[in-house]
Amino acid sequence: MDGRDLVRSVKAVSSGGAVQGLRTVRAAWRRRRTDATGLPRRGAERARVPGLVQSAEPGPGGGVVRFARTELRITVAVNGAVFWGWDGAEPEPSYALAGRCPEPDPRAVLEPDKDGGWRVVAERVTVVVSRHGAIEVRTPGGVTLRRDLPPRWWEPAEGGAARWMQRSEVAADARFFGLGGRAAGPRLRDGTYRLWNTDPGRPFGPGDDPLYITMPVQMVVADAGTHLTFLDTSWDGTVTLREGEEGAGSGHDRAGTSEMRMDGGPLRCWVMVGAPARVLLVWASLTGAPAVPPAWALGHHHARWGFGSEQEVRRIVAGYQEHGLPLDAVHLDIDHYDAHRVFTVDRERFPKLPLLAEELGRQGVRLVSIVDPAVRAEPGDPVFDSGSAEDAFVRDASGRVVEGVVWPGEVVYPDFTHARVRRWWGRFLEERRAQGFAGLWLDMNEPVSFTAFGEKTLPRSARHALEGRGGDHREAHNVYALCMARAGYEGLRNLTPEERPFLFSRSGWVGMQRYGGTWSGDVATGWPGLRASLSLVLGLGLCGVPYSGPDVGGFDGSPSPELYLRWFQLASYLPLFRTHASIRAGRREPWEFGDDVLGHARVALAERRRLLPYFVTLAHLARRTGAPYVRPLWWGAPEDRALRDCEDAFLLGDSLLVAPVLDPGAERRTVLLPRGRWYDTATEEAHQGPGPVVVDVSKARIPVFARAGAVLPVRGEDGGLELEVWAPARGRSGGGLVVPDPGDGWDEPEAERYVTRWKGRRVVVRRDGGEGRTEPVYPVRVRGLGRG
Ligand code: NBV
Repeated sequence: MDGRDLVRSVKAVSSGGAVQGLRTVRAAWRRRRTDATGLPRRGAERARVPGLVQSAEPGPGGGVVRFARTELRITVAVNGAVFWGWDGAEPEPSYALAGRCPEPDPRAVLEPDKDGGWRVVAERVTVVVSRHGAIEVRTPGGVTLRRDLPPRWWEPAEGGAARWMQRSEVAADARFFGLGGRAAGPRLRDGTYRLWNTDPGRPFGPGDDPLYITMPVQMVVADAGTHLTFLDTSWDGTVTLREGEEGAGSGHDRAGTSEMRMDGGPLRCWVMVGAPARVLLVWASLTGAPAVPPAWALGHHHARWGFGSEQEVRRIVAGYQEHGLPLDAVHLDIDHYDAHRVFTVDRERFPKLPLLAEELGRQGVRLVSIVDPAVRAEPGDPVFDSGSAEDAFVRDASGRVVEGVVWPGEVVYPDFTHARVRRWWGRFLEERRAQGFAGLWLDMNEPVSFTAFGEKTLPRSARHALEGRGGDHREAHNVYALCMARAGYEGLRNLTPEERPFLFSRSGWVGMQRYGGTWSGDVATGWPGLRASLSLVLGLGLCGVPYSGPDVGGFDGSPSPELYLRWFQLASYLPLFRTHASIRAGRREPWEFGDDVLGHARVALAERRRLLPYFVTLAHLARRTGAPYVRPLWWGAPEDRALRDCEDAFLLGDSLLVAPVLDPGAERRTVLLPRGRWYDTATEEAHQGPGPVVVDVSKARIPVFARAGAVLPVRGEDGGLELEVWAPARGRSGGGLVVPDPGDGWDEPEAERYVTRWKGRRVVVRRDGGEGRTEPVYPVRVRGLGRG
């Protein structure tokens, strides 16, 4: 959004529009001035490279290699992850790590390599350091997965943070994924991707980058193997990717390259190698297990900016009921606040929120509240007064509290990078709970300030506690939302320790899954937006954040009935299934798009409800294994190049393959199947992978395939759990896991493992337990018998 758009949009929603417009101009100047005086001037710089190797000193899990002008620490951790840090960088402190850095693996040792280099040999990976400081990551078989050239630094002559650059090479056939939530993925093509969490300020499409969640995390998939690399620094930077090319005939291969340029922060890196599932397992053990949402949060959510009143909320909920559409949560946006002030309620339009919450609760519908970080800078505002007394707000280099402009007007920002501030802020969640809210929707936490020009965030010179280390916004910006999510999660836990908190946050960083999920922000209404929303969910999942989903129908405008339906059908298979739109957009209730759409939406909702036990299982498995619910098709076959390039379908857990309709007017679509037998779940027709199949597409549904041999938990007609079994191919067996819903508490039920196989002319299912195999206690329904 440029300044004019912004002023216009702010005008549209705020009463004193012109005043707000002026504020954004003032805020922009203020921001500029603050940075002009508060940031160190970037004068002369000195370039540096490591120089030649001098010596090495073995230590636990690896050791230190000394170069003429720096040193490199390499440690292989017990979980198999490799850490290296240049220039004295240690793994801690880190916002990404879930706890302490894992212990070193005592079996990994540093030993001399050829040509004066050194190497660390571990069980799953070998790391070779050349005498110039290039680092190669190799498989145990000796195949190179990644080669980092010696890094370069530029140090300000007058001291301060050094800029640095790291150039890496990967195989010619490699594909890049990750970098947080990117609209143009999931395969990240050639281009420069910025690492700076950004509200694009207008509905985004595939061409918009960066967005709300950026992460220096790359998943690289090549014939030789899969690896994930994480450069653990939160500073502003860019990653320039160039896919490689294989030489045709006698030509040479051109390696793929990744060039990372950072404005500061330690140059330290984590690498994990192995099959995708293994890589995500190690990643979760390092950065934290994903929070398990309560079962209701795996149902259907309906939101809107501008419900406007309690009556309207009641009308919508009644609409869902009258039309026979299941609904699990309603989200209230900023319009339920009093003059947009956080932790308040507009008593005129929402006079009895706790009663409304109770009434909806009886119908099985929870209320979720939006919460913005900014606090109106006005004495008399209880949050402002208490935050001022607590010294909770971000200050600039001269010690003045930094002011920005957001919905409530002039605002200040809690410094969530301070544990004391997180606790202070968390106490306000009591107010939300008293209003009857069951979960939080954290917005605008990039953080945003409306400025008429320049960057729409805090001044770069703004000071932050950074857990006592102290620093400025250049380092704190990307972790601001992560810390806010932490404040929300810990606040909810303190308030209701017996319940698992539910929150999702627009912005975040590596490790945000410990606190909750996210949603895909303000995606533009249109077919490209539909594609972008799938790209974000897949990319975030590969970065360790498994719970997300888009605004069904897009944030702005009015989708055609067809587009709305296709979005609805896609999202009904995504972890967060939420209809939502802007205050200026058309309606998003399923009955607003004609009887046809209504009927098909009902089918999608009913199927979502039927699959709820499967979603619950996937949520628990994500927590235990780091595997996202929504996975790229190559998840189990990273060596399959065609699957690596397939971006229009996904796996939902191990058992299902979902092929959404992403184009208007589609009557058929091609689906690329991974190896094995797959059943079209609508017709039970069997197809053999690997390879493409063409299937007819109707409005009634999007194609979904079940893997032969899959055992998945579903909800039976009576609401009880049932096992849906898809016949294995003859002579083969299959299986699946079931984690029964433990309720909203902290119980961690055991995963039940079921196996299935042919016995004569029948398919039988057994629970695979410690005491042998037993009959399942749930009803079993076998499908796919006798077809294909
Ligand atoms: O709070 C209003 C909106 C919200 O509906 C949306 O989901 C967020 O992504 N919010 C952004 C702020 C205004 C956007 C123009």
